[in-house]
Amino acid sequence: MSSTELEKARNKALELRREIEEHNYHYHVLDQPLIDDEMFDQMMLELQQLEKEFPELQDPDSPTRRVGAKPLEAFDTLEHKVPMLGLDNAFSDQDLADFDARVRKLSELDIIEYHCELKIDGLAVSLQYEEGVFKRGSTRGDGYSGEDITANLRTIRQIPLQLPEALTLEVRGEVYINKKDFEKLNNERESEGLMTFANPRNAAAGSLRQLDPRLTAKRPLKLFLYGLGEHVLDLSTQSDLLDRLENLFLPVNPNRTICRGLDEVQSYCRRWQDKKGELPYEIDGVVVKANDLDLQKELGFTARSPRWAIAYKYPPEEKTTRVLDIQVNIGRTGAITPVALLEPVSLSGTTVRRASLHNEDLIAEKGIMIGDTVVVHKAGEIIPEVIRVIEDDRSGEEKEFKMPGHCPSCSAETVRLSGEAARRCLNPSCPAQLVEKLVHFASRRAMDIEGMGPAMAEMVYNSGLVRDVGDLYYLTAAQLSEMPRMAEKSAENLVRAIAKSKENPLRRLLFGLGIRFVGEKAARLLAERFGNLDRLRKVREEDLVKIEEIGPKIGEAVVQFFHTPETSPVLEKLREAGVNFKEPEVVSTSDLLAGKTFVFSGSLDRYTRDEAAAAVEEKGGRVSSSISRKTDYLVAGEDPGSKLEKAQQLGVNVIDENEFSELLLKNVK
Ligand code: 3BA
Repeated sequence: MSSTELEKARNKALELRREIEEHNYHYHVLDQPLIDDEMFDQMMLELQQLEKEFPELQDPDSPTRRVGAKPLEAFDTLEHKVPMLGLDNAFSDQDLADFDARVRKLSELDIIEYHCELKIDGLAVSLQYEEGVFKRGSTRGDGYSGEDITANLRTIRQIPLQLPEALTLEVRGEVYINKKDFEKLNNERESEGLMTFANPRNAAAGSLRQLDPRLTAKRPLKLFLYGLGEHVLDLSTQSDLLDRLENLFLPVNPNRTICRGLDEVQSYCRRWQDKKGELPYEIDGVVVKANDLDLQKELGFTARSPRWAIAYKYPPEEKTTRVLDIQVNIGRTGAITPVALLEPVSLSGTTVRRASLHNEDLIAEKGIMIGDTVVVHKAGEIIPEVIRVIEDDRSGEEKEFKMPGHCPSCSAETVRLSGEAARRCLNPSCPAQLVEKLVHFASRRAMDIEGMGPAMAEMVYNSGLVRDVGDLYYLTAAQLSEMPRMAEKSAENLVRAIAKSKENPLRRLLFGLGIRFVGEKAARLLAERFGNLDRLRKVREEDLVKIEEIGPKIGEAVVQFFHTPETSPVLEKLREAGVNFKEPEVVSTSDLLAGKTFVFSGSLDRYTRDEAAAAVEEKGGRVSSSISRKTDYLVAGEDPGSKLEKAQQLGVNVIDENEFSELLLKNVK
């Protein structure tokens, strides 16, 4: 290879990296993409190919390497050379006035220029750049040292891996999740049978604490930066600092203002108290900082916090109400969720009557009893949540709640599996679970059977005619119209809706079957990859997890689902009824390898020669015993011998066993 060729590739890679960073900034920070997703993907692909072709160009700081390849064992500890102190709190106008009075007194100034920032309700982190390169980052921890979460932070596209200047500095800010993204994340988790997060802040914290950065990469984490640790910048005010960070393409919250004197600070605080519902993220107050950095230095710190800043905390929108009862919901995966029935209260625009208590640990942690007076609010301004108990209001009549040791629906013993917060009913024929399964199967995003909501699902279940989703397709209008309050017309409509659902693509059926961890996305991926249900039924776990984005959890759950004895009869009922098992719009795999000739050499781990040959032939390919110019692939196993050399001489495509499996699994050309 000539050195000029390498030089050309190097220049191209550098240019691509710079452009990709720029587009990341426009897309993830400014929310104003300059190019469409396809063009962006194209650039990433081009860079990936260059780095593959020229290994000299590989660089751990390339945008192609944001997501780490494997989980960490544990987080290391990182020391903060400049401590990350806390903020003193102000809960009233008076507290704020006291703060201003103290600053004026200490500084001997009549009026102070403040910098007001929204107080983002997230997690404080510190990012270290060395000569313009993002090197490591950590949580705040106890203020003196935190956890090294570099691998997780690198997955956040808002964090540039490279600054436009070769600066060495430590920047600090808050990682958060938008309210909408939080809601979506929780919905996804719910549909996958996973525990939901109580609020956006917990979701952000949970995401940053993942030991596997590939999981963090899937979470919609964002951040705003507002401060510095060690640095060499020459700045005179907090306002300059944030402008400077912005010019370094770092994400900075735009809703910040310089306020002269206390009155202006107070009106900023009031204005955002009224408008905070309009923001896409949660704030819990305003941070007021003396703007002048010399003044900050002069005022200095107490043991716990800077004297030049204060957090003005908004009273959270909360109400007190009473816990009338605690009931449990049984989900379709058998998870038993306690729910508080509340005396109705109006809160941020709606009447709240129920609040999920998530699990028994949360009830114990908050000490919630039946009859308690509690404070409630809305997490993410959406989801009602019990914040705490007002213990002083207790009469002694309150009753302790215990999670049922037996399922309230089927009386099976409930168990708490190790590593799980949820207690579960493991009885596969538990009526409550079966009804929930029907509801999920019929839901809009699954099979979309109009008229089959929770009440109807319970009714058809109670009729004894339906025990699983397969039975739905054998219901007749005559049977339905005999059910309570069921008009003939509605019975016919329902039968028609059920019949119509038979034509849905496989991805909806797969999602509707409610396989654990298989949400809409995984269902689509599997449907597209395998094309039909029978092919998926036969797949082995080790082949499943080779598919990108199908992790071991999904892989195990899918295989387990198809091997559970209860599954087959249901699928056969569906098949008999004529429910579509295929995913349309993808090239059939049966002729995927049509016209391709394979030669095998050396031993394979997972296939015998016969199995491998059968797999190739099933897809329309041919197997030959000798290499020639016409060979399309040499599959090289252990000790491939002379065939490998010959293949290389002839320029035949050589693939290993993994690549061979991939090829067999592919459903698209
Ligand atoms: N500004 C949180 N601390 C903040 C730098 C000081 C500070 C915060 C802030 C101490 C926010 C305490 C944890 C910490 C970096 C220490 C903000 C916010 N400023 N806008 C004055 O939006 N939540 N939190 N973080 N050092």
